[in-house]
Amino acid sequence: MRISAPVFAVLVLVLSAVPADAIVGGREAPAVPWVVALADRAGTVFCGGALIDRDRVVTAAHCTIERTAVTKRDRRPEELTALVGRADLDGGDGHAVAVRAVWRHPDFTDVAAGHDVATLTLAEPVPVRPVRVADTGPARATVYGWGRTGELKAPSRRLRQVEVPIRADAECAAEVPGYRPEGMVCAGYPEGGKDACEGDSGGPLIVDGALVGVVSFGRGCARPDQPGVYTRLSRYLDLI
Ligand code: 4AZ
Repeated sequence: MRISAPVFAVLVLVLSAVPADAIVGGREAPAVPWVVALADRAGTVFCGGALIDRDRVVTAAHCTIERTAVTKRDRRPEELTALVGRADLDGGDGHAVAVRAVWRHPDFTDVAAGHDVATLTLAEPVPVRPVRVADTGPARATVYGWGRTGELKAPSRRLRQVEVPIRADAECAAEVPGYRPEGMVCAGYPEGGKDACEGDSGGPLIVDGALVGVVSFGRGCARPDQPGVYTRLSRYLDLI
């Protein structure tokens, strides 16, 4: 069937509006020196993080606990490796560093209750400039990670990024049960399509080059009216 140019143009527009694969809806990221992948003893990357000091990584508290359907146990420092600046998990860029200590917020119980923040002290400092931590209001933000590219899709072997708008606290409170503005920020489009997803947890949310949050939780990924929830790091500056 022949279609007219205007009809073709409309078709292209409609089809390109469908979210592409990504973190969810994003694209491959360039190498970012201070972005961290956390690997377990088997070499499996299970969370992200960010270098906030030459020997310290901030991540999510829930990344320091290994959960299966029936068990739950603390991840020990000696079973963790921080891959600093290794955008391609199958390559050798950046630095693979052992972890010497794990600190988890003492009031953390589960993600929905907040305080989802932890730090890892590295066995040795890395020659990388850390990222600065800042507070944020509504702004355009970027989130990075190796997580699933859709709720039912596989995680990525290459670092991905996506831009999401940080929403006003009143909007977050209306959409996220138990939302706590002091310790959380939420981000995402009302129509969904772009988000962090499972495996991105602990990874950085960046505004104007500064770290403002870490990926914490959400209901599904990139769903309409279900913003991603991030730990508001400015609340925890005295602890991290
Ligand atoms: C998770 O399971 C997860 N859409 C992290 C972030 C989001 C959802 C789930 C945000 O680790």
